[in-house]
Amino acid sequence: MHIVVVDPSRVALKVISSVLASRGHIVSCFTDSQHALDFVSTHEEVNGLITSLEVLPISGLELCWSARLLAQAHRSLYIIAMSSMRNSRKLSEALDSGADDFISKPPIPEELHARLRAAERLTFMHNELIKLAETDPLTGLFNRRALFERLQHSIGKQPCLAHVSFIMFDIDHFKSINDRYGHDVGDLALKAAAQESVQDGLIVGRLGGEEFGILCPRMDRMGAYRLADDLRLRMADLQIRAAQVGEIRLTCSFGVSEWKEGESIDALVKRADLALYQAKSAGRNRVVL
Ligand code: GH3
Ligand code: MG
Ligand code: MG
Ligand code: MG
Repeated sequence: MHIVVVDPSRVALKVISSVLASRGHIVSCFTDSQHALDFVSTHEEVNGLITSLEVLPISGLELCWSARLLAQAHRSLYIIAMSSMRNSRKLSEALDSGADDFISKPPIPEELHARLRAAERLTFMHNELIKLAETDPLTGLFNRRALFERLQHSIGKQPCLAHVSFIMFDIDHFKSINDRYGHDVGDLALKAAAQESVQDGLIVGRLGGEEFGILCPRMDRMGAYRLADDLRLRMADLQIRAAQVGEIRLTCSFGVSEWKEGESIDALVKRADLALYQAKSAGRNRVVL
């Protein structure tokens, strides 16, 4: 695991971090609780936090709570509170503030390792569940809910100068592929189209049926238009090989919209959907902005 350890004593930090490192954990140590929180919030790969309750400037309980809030959406973070005062009140306060576990200080190495093994089991299961909940099983892309969550997240943290664009696309006359070659070949075509649409820096999801969405962070409408048109050409060039049937071809239609300050996700998606509808009406295999 990548574990952040917070304690006012440098000596204690040194001891705990060498115990953790001996079992292969990556460790980042802090004496300042605010610095620790900043680090956890900007480093998604951190999945463990061990904090003394006696820290400053924000209290250990507050740190547990703030870290718990950070980790709620689609990230797992196992939090262990520690204190030299081991009593029921301390323990219940820590667990009620978002900690998953409580250990006394100084931690006994064998006990710490055992608790972290339990933490690893839970973290693994949590990540598997997140993956299942967010993934479209056929294409392996994000599902509709996960894509919309990321759209919401991306406009939530935009400074007003940054652009966010959305592309919606739909396979043309997909029904006739199913009708002509069968549902299995239709599924194969869906997978091929999905795979073609995946690119670094983009967040791609299946909205349902043969309809997909692409979130383009830091991209204006012209950038998204060019990207969509490039994808349109690549889709038309795709040679999908299906056993017994041979080679299948397909085309897609695209609608593009750029987020406007203050606009809701629903409105942004609706404009892309409208543009996609216009691309269909105008003859398909095209991009409308
Ligand atoms: P248009 O160009 O207007 O988009 O026409 P279309 O035929 O692509 O659109 P239509 O909405 O008429 O048909 C979509 C078809 O997609 C109907 C549905 O059976 C099929 N479909 C939806 N989900 C799946 C799937 O998971 N697998 C397969 N093979 N087909 C699917
Ligand atoms: Mg349709
Ligand atoms: Mg279609
Ligand atoms: Mg459709």
